[in-house]
Amino acid sequence: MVQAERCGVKTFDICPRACLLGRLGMKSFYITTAIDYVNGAPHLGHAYEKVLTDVVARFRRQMGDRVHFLTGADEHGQKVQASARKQGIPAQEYVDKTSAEFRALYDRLEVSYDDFIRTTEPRHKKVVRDVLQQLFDKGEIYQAEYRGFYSTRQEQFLQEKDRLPDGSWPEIFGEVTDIVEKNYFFRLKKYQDWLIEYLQSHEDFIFPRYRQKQVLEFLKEPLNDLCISRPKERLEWGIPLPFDESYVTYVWFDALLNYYSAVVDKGLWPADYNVIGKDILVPPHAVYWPIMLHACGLPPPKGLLVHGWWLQSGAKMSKSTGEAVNPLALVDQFGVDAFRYFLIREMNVGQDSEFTVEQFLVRYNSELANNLGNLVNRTLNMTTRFAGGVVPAVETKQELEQELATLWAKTRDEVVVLSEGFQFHTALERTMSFVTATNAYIEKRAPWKLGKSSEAADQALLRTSLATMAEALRLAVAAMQHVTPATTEKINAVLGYTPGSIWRDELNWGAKLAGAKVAPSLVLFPRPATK
Ligand code: ME8
Repeated sequence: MVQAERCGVKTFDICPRACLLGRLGMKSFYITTAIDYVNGAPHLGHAYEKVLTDVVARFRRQMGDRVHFLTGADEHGQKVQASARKQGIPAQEYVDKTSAEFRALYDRLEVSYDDFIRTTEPRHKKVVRDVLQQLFDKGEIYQAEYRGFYSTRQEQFLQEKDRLPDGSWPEIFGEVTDIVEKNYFFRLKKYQDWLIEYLQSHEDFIFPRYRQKQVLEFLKEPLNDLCISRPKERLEWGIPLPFDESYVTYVWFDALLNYYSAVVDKGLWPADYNVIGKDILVPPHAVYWPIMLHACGLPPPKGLLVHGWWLQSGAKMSKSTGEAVNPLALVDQFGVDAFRYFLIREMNVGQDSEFTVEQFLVRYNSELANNLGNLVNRTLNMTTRFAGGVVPAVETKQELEQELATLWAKTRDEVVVLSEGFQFHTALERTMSFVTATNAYIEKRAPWKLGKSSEAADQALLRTSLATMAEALRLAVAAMQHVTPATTEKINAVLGYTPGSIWRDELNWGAKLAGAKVAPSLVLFPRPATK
């Protein structure tokens, strides 16, 4: 094992795990979400990001990668300190409670994370302090006096150029105060040219690509060095600087390092993707983060996957708007998979989407209850009624069956390619079109009519149609497995089917269900009781 000393923490250039995975031909895939500020209740926007990352993680696992999926909580900083004080409880007690609430939501949503990091954990604090000390020793951090304006809400120093034309401060900064104080600064400016060069030579660093152009646009203005300290008299709730304990670490410098601190001993850096919302791309993830890593002698993440916002009446859904959608209310009424399906089907990754209950109901009713639910019901009912509950073998393949199989081959190839490119909404659309085509096939074959005939050819066609619809259903839910894992499992169970371990093989049309004993019925997506 070769160890390299970087930023005061041991990193592993070659670790035994990586070697083993390499020998097994498995690609390691490390993916992270943003870590939420736990200063309020989680809303649909937080849930979306974790479900989206989960869909990517599950898809990569299905494709055979060895996935490490990290999520967690951002527990330091002004906002958390203020919320704890408002409740009159110690900050640690406050974050223990709220962090658990976020984590419980992600468990409920079947987010298959491998690790949940909290920035108040010793393992994280140690790495942050080690990194700071190393950067300080290398002269990358220096002390200077700062005079200027400070936004408490954004926990950030402002400049004259941030003012509106009438001289006032934009609403997003909240109260802005004049301050003079000594602080510690990280030499961001020094790396501006390196970052521009890096972005120009790594065109795929940010998904969607057009966001990379926005970062380059931002970098046309000169960068200032980054103030990475807050005096303890103003903010206590943070990680003390190792070289001056009268200060705590700026919350972003602390939080960004979670992606690294969580895997420092696992040999997994760099991450394949940091998944984040567009509000935290510039400057934290696209500017501070790659420069912090570079100054430490570490590579940037291989990519940033940047999603858009869930909007309500055209504005970003947020903790402070008061009317943010509570994910649990939807999950309680419609089930986890209906919720996951809606989020992924509705949002084109990278763009914004307006959330309305009406649109949720449209997708729920037309795609899940009517289309997929109908196929499940028909398959189970007719197999029970006409074949004693046992899926028959195909006996005769005619044009209709051939057409459906051809459509499947195209759908399957598209689903894989689209999912690889994060176009999950289109992949689901194609899968649903295949379900629609299967329902149309059933209409045309009309097994209920064939069932009335005693002709041998009709009986053969009846058995073929039952086998075809069951196989089509099995394939459709295999294609949705990373989005609706529990539904796929339930449908496989009522089809009397246990899938094999290689997902790609499960997508091939075959006779996997012949002889399987199906359940008589399954209620998957019941009609909502109220609107
Ligand atoms: O920014 N739609 O935490 P956070 C979609 N702690 N995504 C949304 C959203 C919405 N309406 N509202 C928020 C932070 N998000 C920092 C991150 S990472 C080192 C530190 C997303 O709780 C948001 O874009 O404000 C971000 O990616 C995540 O939720 C956490 O937001």
